Amino acid sequence: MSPSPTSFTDEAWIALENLGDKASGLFNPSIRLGVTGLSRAGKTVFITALIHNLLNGGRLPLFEAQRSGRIRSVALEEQPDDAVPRFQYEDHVKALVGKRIWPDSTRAISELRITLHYQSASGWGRLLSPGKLSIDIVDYPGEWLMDLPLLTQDFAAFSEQAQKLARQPRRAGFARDWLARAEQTAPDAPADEMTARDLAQDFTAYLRACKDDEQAFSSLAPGRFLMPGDLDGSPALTFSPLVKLVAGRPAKGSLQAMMERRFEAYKAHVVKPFFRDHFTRLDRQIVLVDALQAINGGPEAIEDLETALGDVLASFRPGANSFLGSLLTRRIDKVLIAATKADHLHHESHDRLEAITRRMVDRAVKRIGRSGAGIDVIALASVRATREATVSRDGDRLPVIVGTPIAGEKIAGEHFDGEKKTAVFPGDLPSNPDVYFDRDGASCKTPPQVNIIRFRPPDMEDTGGGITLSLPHIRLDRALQFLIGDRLT
Ligand SMILES: Nc1nc2c(ncn2[C@@H]2O[C@H](COP(=O)(O)OP(=O)(O)OP(=O)(O)O)[C@@H](O)[C@H]2O)c(=O)[nH]1
Ligand SMILES: [Mg+2]
Repeated sequence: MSPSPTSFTDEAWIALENLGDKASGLFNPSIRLGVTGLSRAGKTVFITALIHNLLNGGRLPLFEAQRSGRIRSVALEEQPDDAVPRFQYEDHVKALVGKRIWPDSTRAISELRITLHYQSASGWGRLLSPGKLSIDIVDYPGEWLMDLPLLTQDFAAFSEQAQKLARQPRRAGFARDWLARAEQTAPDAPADEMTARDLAQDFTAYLRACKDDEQAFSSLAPGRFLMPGDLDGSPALTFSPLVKLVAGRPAKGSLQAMMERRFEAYKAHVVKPFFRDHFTRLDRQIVLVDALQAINGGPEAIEDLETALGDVLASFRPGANSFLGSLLTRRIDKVLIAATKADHLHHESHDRLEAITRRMVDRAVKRIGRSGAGIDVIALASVRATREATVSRDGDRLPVIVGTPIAGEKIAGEHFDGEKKTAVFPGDLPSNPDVYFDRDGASCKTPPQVNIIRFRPPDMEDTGGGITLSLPHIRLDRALQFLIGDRLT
C-alpha cells in the first residue's frame, strides 16, 4: 500500500529537518560559550559588555581578528533554542549606558546568539567563502552546578550526606533549626504538606547561610533551593533530607515516601534536563569569581573559593570513568577562570590579582587530580567604572582610582549622592601571593586587603570623545581571544 499523503509529508519533513541539522552545522559554524559564577559574580555585566564591544567595534587590541581588521560585520541573531529565555541584552545596555546603573540580578538561564562575519587569516581560507561564526552565549547560575553529585545518589544517601555535613563544626550553627526539626520528624508519619514545607524552608535557610558565609559552590545541593529560577514553591522543590530513615521501602502515604518521590522528581525534572539540554552541549566556558571579595574575607574565604573552584573544575574535567564522563559526548576544551571587577584596583595590581587567582586555580586542579590543560586565568573588569590618576601627598605620589560612588556609599565619613566623583586609594595587592596561602599562619600577619567602593557604571561621554562609544573594560579582549580567537583563523 502506498503511504497516505499525510504520512508522506511527515516523513519528508523529518528528512528535511535532518538535512537541515547537518547543513546548519556545516555552513553555519557555531560555538556554545557557557558563562557562569555565583550570584553577583558579574555574569550579566560580562555578557553585556562583551556584546556591546563586539557590536560597536570597541577597543579590543588583544582580540586578533578585530585588531587585524578581519571582522566584517557583527549582528545579534535569533537564538537556536526556542524554549530558553533570551538574554535581555537591550535592557541591560539601557541600564548600564543609558541610566548608568548596574543591571538587575538575573535568576535563571538565558541565551543569546551573536554572529560574526570575518575574513580568514590565511590565503587559502580567503579563497573559500568568507567566514561566519555564531556564538551562542549561555548564562547560567553557578549554583545549579552543585546538583551534579545528586544524579548518582538515592534519597537515603542524600539524607545521610546532608546530615553529616550539617553536623560539621563550621556548619552546625547554621543547621541547628533544620536539624532540630528533622530530628523531631518521624519519617513514617503520614505525609503532610505543612511538615514538608517547614522542613524545606529550614533546609533552604541553612544552605543560604552557608553560602553567604563560605562563598562556596560545594556541598550546597539542591542548587535550586538557593537559585530556584521559575520553580519557586513547586512540589519538586518542597522536600528535605530526613534523619532516622526507615530502612527499605517506606510505607505508602508516609512522609518519607513523599520526600523520596519529590527528591526523584527534582532529579528527573530539574537536574537531568539542565545537564542534558545545556551543560553537556557547551564547547567553552568562562567562570567568573569575585576573588577580591575572597581576598578581603581572609585566608578562610580564600580557601573556600579554592575548594569551590576545584568542585566546578571537576565538573568541566570529569574523570574518564565518572558518571558525567560517560554523559559528556563532547568536551569543553577551554575553561577560563576570571577574577572580575579588577577596576577596583590600580593597574599595578591587576597582574597580582591574576597571580593570586592563578595560585588558587593551580591548587584546586592539584586537589582534584586533573590536568590543568586548557584552563587559563585572567583578572578583568567587564565594565571599567573607574579611571586612574595619581595624587601627591606629603611628597609621595599615590596611585588612585577615580569614579562616581553609587548613592549611599560612605567614605571616611563622607556620604555620596551618586553624582559626585571622588578619588580613592584602593591599596595594593602584594607582589608575592604566598601571604594568602600560608595556611599554618607562619607569617602571622593579616594578609593585605583592599578598599572596595561600589562605583556607578562610567560616564561614556568621558571616554568616547563623541565617536562610536563602547563600554570601557580591562582585558575583556584577552578573554575573548582565549575563548574564541582560534575559531576565527
Ligand atoms: N566595578 C565593577 N563592578 C562590576 C563589574 N561587573 C559586575 N560588577 C558589580 O557586580 C554586580 C553584579 O554583577 P552582575 O553582572 O549582575 O552579576 P551576576 O553574576 O549576573 O549576578 P546574578 O544575576 O545575581 O546571578 C553589579 O551590580 C556591579 O555592582 C565590573 O566589571 N566592574
Ligand atoms: Mg545576572
